[in-house]
Amino acid sequence: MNRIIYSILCSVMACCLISCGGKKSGSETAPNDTVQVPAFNADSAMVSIEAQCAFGPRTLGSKAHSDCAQYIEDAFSALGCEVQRQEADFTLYNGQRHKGCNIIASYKPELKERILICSHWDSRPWADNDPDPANHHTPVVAANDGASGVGVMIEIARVMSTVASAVGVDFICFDAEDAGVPEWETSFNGDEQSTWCLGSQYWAEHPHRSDFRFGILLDMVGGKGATFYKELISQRYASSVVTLVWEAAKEAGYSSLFADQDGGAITDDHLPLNRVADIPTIDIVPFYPNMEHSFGPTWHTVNDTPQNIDPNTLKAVGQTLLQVIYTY
Ligand code: AHN
Ligand code: ZN
Repeated sequence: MNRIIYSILCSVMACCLISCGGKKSGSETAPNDTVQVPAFNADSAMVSIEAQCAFGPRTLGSKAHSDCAQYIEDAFSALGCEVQRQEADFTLYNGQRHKGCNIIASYKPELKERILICSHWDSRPWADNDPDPANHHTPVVAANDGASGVGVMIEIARVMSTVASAVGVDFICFDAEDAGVPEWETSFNGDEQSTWCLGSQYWAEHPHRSDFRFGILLDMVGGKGATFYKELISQRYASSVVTLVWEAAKEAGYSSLFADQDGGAITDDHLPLNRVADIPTIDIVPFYPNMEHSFGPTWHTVNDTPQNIDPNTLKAVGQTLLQVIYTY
């Protein structure tokens, strides 16, 4: 009996030693392999992707949109983040106006060393890239192009609620990223680029805080067969962050998904963060070299559903982010 208790005690103590001894000290005596990075659970991320999609397409003005905003707020709050909603008035490419909101969740806002992790949470109102033109006016469920980034962020917040980190994180869910001019629109003659990323444009003009070391944008991080190339705007404004994250991917064992190759230059939420808010921010966005538009087979189609999400892709991205956070 005593032997059993003794061996239980030993294993408990061993666990404590492992989990407490994880900090990279920077001294020669502490090799990197003592760093304990907690595990990202892709199934748990998957659950929150399904929950978001179950509301239906989260387009501006819809019930699904307001219900999902509440769901996202509640999810981060339940994990101990300080949550705020940043309401904004958005003007669409066609002059229509809509109220919407960015959702900001701060993990340990008192920590001075902070990074920003962000994604858009809205759904594209039109599946304008669908192979069937009959679907071009149907809103997108946006499992990958919307819910995936939020699902990964919520799972990271869950891990952070169980294992303390030295760095603080603000998670921002941007609204109205995908409101850009539809491909079927023939009469638009303004600046096309400015019709995308309305929530991040608004936030960059009205940041709740801006003392971030750097930012990481997640866009479409759950596609089957996705690989992440080094996006060009990220390299131009935040090359050291690209290097840091791709190194982290290698250490986490996911260098096969994080290719050491140049991707395209993508108009995305990192643009106003880099240009207006002056926060060096990279975009983790898939690059399918053999596809015309490079974003993958379900992009802006009615097939962007939870069935077409690959948990292995979520895992590679989520574990890489935890590697960044816990080795900071
Ligand atoms: C371009 O179409 C060039 N950028 C759109 C970025 C995007 C749309 N990401 C998700 N949906
Ligand atoms: Zn999109």
